[in-house]
Amino acid sequence: MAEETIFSKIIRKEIPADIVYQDDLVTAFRDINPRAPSHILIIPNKVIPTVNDVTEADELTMGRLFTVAQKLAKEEGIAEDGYRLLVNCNTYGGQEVYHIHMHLVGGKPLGPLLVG
Ligand code: DGP
Repeated sequence: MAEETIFSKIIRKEIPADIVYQDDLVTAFRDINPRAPSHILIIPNKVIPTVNDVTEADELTMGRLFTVAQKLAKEEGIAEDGYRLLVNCNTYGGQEVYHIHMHLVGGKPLGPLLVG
């Protein structure tokens, strides 16, 4: 059983967060430290620590992250101009919270992808 992080408390609404979407599989909320006008984290309700821990049984949930990202991008008004979806993995990937999360970032030109 993977260890819970602060994100599980957000899912259960035990601590405050600006939740913009929730269903049986995923929850989306605004990042506490936004790096762009729109910065939303989309996470599975189930604890999956990193991309390395994703299994075939999680494929529906992982797909949901993308369909919810698409829906939220439209709602945020950033779909046409474009946006970035980002998932960090482990130390070198810059992951801080060990509950897998997709960053949806947009609302300004983001420049080239940073790789180092
Ligand atoms: P990463 O570096 O990919 O693990 O990103 C973690 C993100 O999570 C970071 O952008 C800040 C955000 N974050 C961390 N703790 C909280 C929190 O308690 N609430 C919210 N809304 N965001 C958080």
